[in-house]
Amino acid sequence: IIGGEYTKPGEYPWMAALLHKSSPRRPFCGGSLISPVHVLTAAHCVNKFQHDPSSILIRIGEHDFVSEFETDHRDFHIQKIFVHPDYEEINSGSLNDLAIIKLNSSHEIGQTTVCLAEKPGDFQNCEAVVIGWGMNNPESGTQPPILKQVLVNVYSQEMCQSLYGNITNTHLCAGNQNGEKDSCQGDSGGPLLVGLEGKWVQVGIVSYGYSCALPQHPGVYANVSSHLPWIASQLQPHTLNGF
Ligand code: 4AZ
Repeated sequence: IIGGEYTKPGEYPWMAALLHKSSPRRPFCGGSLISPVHVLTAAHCVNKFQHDPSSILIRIGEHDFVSEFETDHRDFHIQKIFVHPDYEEINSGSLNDLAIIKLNSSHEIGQTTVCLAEKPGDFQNCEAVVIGWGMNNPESGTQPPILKQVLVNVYSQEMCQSLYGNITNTHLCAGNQNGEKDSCQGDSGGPLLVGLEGKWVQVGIVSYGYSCALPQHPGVYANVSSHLPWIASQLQPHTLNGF
């Protein structure tokens, strides 16, 4: 996350961190818990682990990767990874960049889940928040140990299309006119959120962008509401948004 600030412990209890078992001290991607046993993330984060997820771990509820005092997080192995069937890397971007990870959990965890946006197109020009442990400085490439958040504006589809091309209604773009605030490498798979009626609603999944926090180059997100039917179909017998 470029710009913004550190989150507080417990502020985003359903935030997921994707870890390599061989180097679990920093996550390589983010995700979000959308049912007691399902994590939503980006396809490009997990595509190569689809047939052998045994080398990665999912951590729910982490805040600070270096603190020895925070013990609220829980680690899960993966039962199965479902990559969107129409996921595709296109010239300097991607289409349908989402995947669902089914956790290997014998008992359902009593963790709150994040709600997903149901209505498409409602969020253009809204203020949103993106969170993650990704790079906070594209030059130095440093990844902070503490979960960060930053406010960004959701762009209109027309504006984003004019800046990037290849933008469809399955994408959302969000950033800051002057740059300075953005998601970046390592934040992929994490949630773009809007506050609605006192709760967080996930509207996007960190997917790609031209570098990070450059003026005229907002971050590009997979549009959650446009993928809701596929997401819901993968969750059964679990359901979305507590219904
Ligand atoms: C990346 O490399 C990446 N500014 C993620 C998000 C953005 C750019 C790059 C959005 O994973």
